[in-house]
Amino acid sequence: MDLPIYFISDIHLSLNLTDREKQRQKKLFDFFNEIKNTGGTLVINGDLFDFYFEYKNVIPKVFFKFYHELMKVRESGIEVHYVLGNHDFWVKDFITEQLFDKTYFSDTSFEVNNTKIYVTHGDGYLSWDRGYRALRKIIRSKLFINLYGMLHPRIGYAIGNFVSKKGGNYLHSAERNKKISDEMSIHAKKKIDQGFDYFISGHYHQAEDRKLNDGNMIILGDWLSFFTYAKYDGSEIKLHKWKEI
Ligand SMILES: [Mn+2]
Repeated sequence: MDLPIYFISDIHLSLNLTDREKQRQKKLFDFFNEIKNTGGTLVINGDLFDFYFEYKNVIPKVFFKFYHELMKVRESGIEVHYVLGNHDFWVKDFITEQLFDKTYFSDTSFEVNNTKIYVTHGDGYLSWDRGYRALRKIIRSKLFINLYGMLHPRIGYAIGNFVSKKGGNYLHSAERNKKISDEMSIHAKKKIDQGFDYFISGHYHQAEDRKLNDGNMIILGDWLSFFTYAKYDGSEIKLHKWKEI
């Protein structure tokens, strides 16, 4: 993987292309331009789309501008990797074969420059998320996906639009954030004790870089209110805030 490696997550591209959404996406595309200038690799760590379901022959047109901007990044020689999140798990070959260099259906890890990096979207980790883990098994099953795929796209996307938060607020109280971060750090510590240098998670819409024993847990924030990204320059991974333009 070429350096630097950029990590972002939780962009939640909306099904509704309002002026506000277009402005928000412009920030992302400015960030893409920066990556084109520096070279390197981009890892999108889940919840890129607020809702995504790929039919065998149909892809959502609302993300056309994004597809185009992403292809420009790749055509400039940047590899783009995509770790699927809980909002955008339902992909087929348009995502895996055409849009991204590599797509991961579960946690993954990279070793670059003797640095071991564990990457997870982060959903399903919390001890109190038992109900969600059961639901996740069902909605990721072949049967569910096949049945959902039989719905007319107009209906499939109407349901998606209903269940997605429509670009709403994902911010939580400081108290809840701390509880989540403490719990995630237990899982991160396990990986770090196994020899990983970094444990990188998305999903929780909070931005944090926490030192744990010989490594760090990084929670990536989001591109709704934080506009944060992590960057590995070959020696360390640091969390940054994208400059306002
Ligand atoms: Mn998520």
